[in-house]
Amino acid sequence: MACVVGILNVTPDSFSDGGRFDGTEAAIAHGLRLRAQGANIVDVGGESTRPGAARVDERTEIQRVLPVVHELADAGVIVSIDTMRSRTAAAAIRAGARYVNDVSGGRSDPQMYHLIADHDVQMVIGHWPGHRSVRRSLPTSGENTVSAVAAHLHSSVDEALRAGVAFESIVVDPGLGFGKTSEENWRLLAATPELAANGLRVLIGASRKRFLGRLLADQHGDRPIAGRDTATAVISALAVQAGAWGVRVHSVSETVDALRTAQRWRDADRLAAESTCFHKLTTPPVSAKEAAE
Ligand code: PMM
Repeated sequence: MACVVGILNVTPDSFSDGGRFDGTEAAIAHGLRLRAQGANIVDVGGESTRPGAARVDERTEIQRVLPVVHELADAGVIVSIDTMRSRTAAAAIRAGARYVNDVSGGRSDPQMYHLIADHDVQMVIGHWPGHRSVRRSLPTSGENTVSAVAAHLHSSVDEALRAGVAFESIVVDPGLGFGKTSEENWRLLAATPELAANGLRVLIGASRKRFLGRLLADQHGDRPIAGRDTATAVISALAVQAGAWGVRVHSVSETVDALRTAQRWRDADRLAAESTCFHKLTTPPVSAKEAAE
């Protein structure tokens, strides 16, 4: 089955879990719960990337995430560190993290690719071209969005490879919601097969994002965060069906159910295709003459 990455935001201001897991002990307990629910990886982040959120300083970020990474890794959880800073990533790697999830795709810290190259860890390269400044360089419509994101991701991958990162260690992520409109997010989702071309592993992070709230809006406005998990689970199943390697989600149990269900469908579909094929191969062709006899 595809990879399920459970989200553990250790921030007081995370827009999607409302900062419920900002205490270290509570965060560790939640990380273990995500693993028990079926998360293959737990992604620990200490800095909110919510639109308009102020950056936290490196020291605070490290203080938030390190004890959590340490405890979870010690408990055998495969931990990812969600950071744009190589020093935070280095500290997390020392504490046992095996993935570095950088939403800026290695573009905000020149040392990031070298750090990954020097350690036996995997890297998620996200697409967020405007992370440093007032953003956005994306074309606003059509397939150009997809080609612009793919080209940007490919150039980041090339840069990582030049720095010595192994191709097998790289996962790319179109960065849904990062400087993109709802329409662009949907187009990127629909382009999952293209993004996964050339054997690149693709991670999709749609969980509870604003474009889902907009999709499910009613007369009271956008659907609140708490009501977006069903849509997230559907996207998870469809993304994997479309070739995504993994999905990054808050509600792990719902996504695991969705992925298991979709997998069961695919298994039956494969068996049906095989038996039709077998039937064709083993049944000798009946000529018109034989049929008439
Ligand atoms: N989204 C957020 C944070 N980190 N990492 C990856 N790889 N992909 C994403 O889409 C992504 C991310 C912001 O959402 P959150 O605050 O709910 O985690």
